[in-house]
Formats: sequence, C-alpha cells, structure tokens
Amino acid sequence: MAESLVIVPTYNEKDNIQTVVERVNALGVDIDILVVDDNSPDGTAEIVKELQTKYENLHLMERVGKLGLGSAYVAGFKWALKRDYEYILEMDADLSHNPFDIPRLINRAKEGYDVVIGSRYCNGVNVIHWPIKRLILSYGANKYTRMVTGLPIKDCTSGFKCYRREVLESIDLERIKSSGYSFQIEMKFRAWKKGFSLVEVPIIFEERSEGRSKMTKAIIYEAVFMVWKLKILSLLGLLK
Ligand SMILES: Nc1nc2c(ncn2[C@@H]2O[C@H](COP(=O)(O)OP(=O)(O)O)[C@@H](O)[C@H]2O)c(=O)[nH]1
Ligand SMILES: [Mg+2]
Repeated sequence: MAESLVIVPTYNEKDNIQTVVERVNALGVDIDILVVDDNSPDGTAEIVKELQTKYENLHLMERVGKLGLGSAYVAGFKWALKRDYEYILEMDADLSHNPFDIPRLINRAKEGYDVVIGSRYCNGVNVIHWPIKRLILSYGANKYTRMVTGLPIKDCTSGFKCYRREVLESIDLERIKSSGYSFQIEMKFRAWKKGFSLVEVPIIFEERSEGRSKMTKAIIYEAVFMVWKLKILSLLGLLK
C-alpha cells in the first residue's frame, strides 16, 4: 500500500478519467487512487475497471446513484481510514485540478501542515477559461464565506486538498452536514475550529474541456445557508 491516497469523485467523467489516472501514475509518487463513482450513466466505472487491469494502485468504489459530492468524499475518507494512508487528497476528475500539483500539496503536509489547500486565489486570480459569471460566483462565494465564518483562507471552496490522516480521524464524519459542494467549506471550517493548521498552495485551475459541470442552483443554496449553520453551531459550542 502507498503512503498517500488521492480520492477522485466521478459522475459522468468518461472522457477524463483515463487521463487523470495516467497523469497521477506518471508522477513517480508513492500514491494510490480511489475513484468514487455514483453509477455514472456514461459508464465511467467500466473504464476504471478496464484501467484496473493495468494499474494495481487504482481502486473503485461504486455507489448506487448520484448521492452528492460531500457524501462521496465521506465514503472515500472512511475507506482510507480503514487502511494505513498517511496523506489523503481530494481532486476533481475533470482535469481542472492538475495532477502535476499533487507532489507540492503532499510536500507541504510533510512539512507539518495539517490541511494543504490548492488555491486559485493566492496571488490574484488563477483561473483559466471560466465564464465571468462563474468567476464572480466563485469569488463572491469565497468573500461571503470568509466574512461569515472568519475562515483565514482565500479559497474556501477549493476541492483540491491534502489532509494529514489525523485531521480526518478527529473529525466526526457522521456529522458532516453538506451533501454538495459546501462540503469543501465545511471540512476546512471543522479542521480550523479543531485547531489544525491550514496552508494554501497556489494552483492554476483550468475549466474542464470535456464533460459538464454538475453545479446546480440547489448546490448554491445549500452553501449559502451552510456557512450560517456552521457559524451558529460553532458559536453555540455544538460543532462536534
Ligand atoms: N461521486 C460523485 N461525484 C460528483 C458528484 N457531483 C460532482 N462530482 C464530481 O466532482 C468533481 C467536481 O464536479 P464539477 O461538475 O466539475 O464541478 P465544478 O468544477 O464546480 O463545475 C468532478 O470530478 C465530478 O465528476 C456526485 O454527486 N457524486
Ligand atoms: Mg469542474
């Protein structure tokens, strides 16, 4: 078993997943891959199974249907914690996150940071090919999250991260409230409130060229209310 694990959630990523797996394996890093697929109608899981004949470090968790990004990661974290991985990463399957950046995230964790965040907003804005509407949404969501929660992070919604094992062991995964993308905010907030150290590493985020975004209005509304929920639970001392 490898020292690190990268968890890759997939929903209809048939045109991306092979490249992701190949790029991770070209890094020359001691790392396993866990794809958490929500029964993608486009057959993403079948492609992963095919790739498994070639790559021993590739694992697949198949879930019954589209249960949301947050719950896919929680399932992946539980899988990881049953094994001995020291560094556990999250990465999108659409190549917006460049697998090439993985070693930089792991190295910061090895320096002792508990949560390392691949950040689009470290030095200005490092996003390529996003429509201005989407950029404003993301940038605004980050400002709003920081204002409400006080999280000392420029990219609160980033989904490219590396956790030291202890962080995931100490967060009660059963209590995670987010099913959608607010999961990314919730994990950072919970880790921060528990006193873990967070650090941002600049990355360049490139909009997918294949497949479609799964962002919906419901996901946005969940996030708008989630930051208040987290803040209030924390103030009341109920964020366990
Ligand atoms: N397993 C699983 N993966 C999901 C789900 N929703 C999104 N994803 C994956 O999460 C990652 C980010 O989603 P994406 O649609 O690219 O979001 P965007 O980058 O914010 O537009 C991609 O790898 C998706 O395939 C879900 O409900 N279940
Ligand atoms: Mg994407």
